[in-house]
Amino acid sequence: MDVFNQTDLFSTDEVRKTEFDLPGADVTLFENFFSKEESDRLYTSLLNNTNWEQDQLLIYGKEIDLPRITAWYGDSNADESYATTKSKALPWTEDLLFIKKRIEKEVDVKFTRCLLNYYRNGEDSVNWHRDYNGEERKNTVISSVTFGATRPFQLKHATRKDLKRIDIPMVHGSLLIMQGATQENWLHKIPKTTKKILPRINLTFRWVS
Ligand SMILES: O=C(O)CCC(=O)C(=O)O
Ligand SMILES: [Mn+2]
Repeated sequence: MDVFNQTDLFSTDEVRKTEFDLPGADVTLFENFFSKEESDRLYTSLLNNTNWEQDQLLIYGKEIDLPRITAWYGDSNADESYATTKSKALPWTEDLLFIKKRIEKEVDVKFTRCLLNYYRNGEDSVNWHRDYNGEERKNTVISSVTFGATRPFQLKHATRKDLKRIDIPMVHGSLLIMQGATQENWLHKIPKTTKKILPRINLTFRWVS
């Protein structure tokens, strides 16, 4: 399969690290964190072997399908309240443990949960939000891994209108780490697009102190 491009700018075995200088946020991008071969294999395997579910959102008493399909996996003893789905987190799979171990070499955190999002086409999206609420928001580490189509990951400050929104293109095999006060101060989003694009799988490995 050669449908998902990482980039032509650097060789396929080189990881490129970018730290974003955002007030009140700690955001780091690793492009090519997974090689092209690993990313192609993981994309196909996750697509076929994940227990994807169409979850609903309650808006004014009406159940609306989320514009993406999702799945929760994690430690069997992880607090269930972190899951927004009706179902309990499923036990880690071999693919997820492979990805999690690789990330944990980079970030000194043992992740307890993972939310998988599958964006089938440009109509699938996630609107402006912050991960977690209240106290939990204050000290989280979120490691976000992407396989498939490149979509912009947008970040905007929660209150400061003088700061520009930033768009981070998350390419096949990239890892984005958000930690410190990022969730307190910044919101994030994956916008819809009318462009004809291939699907994208995103995994957010989560941990709350
Ligand atoms: O797909 C992404 O990159 C982000 C997903 C996300 O923000 C979430 O599920 O909370
Ligand atoms: Mn999020």
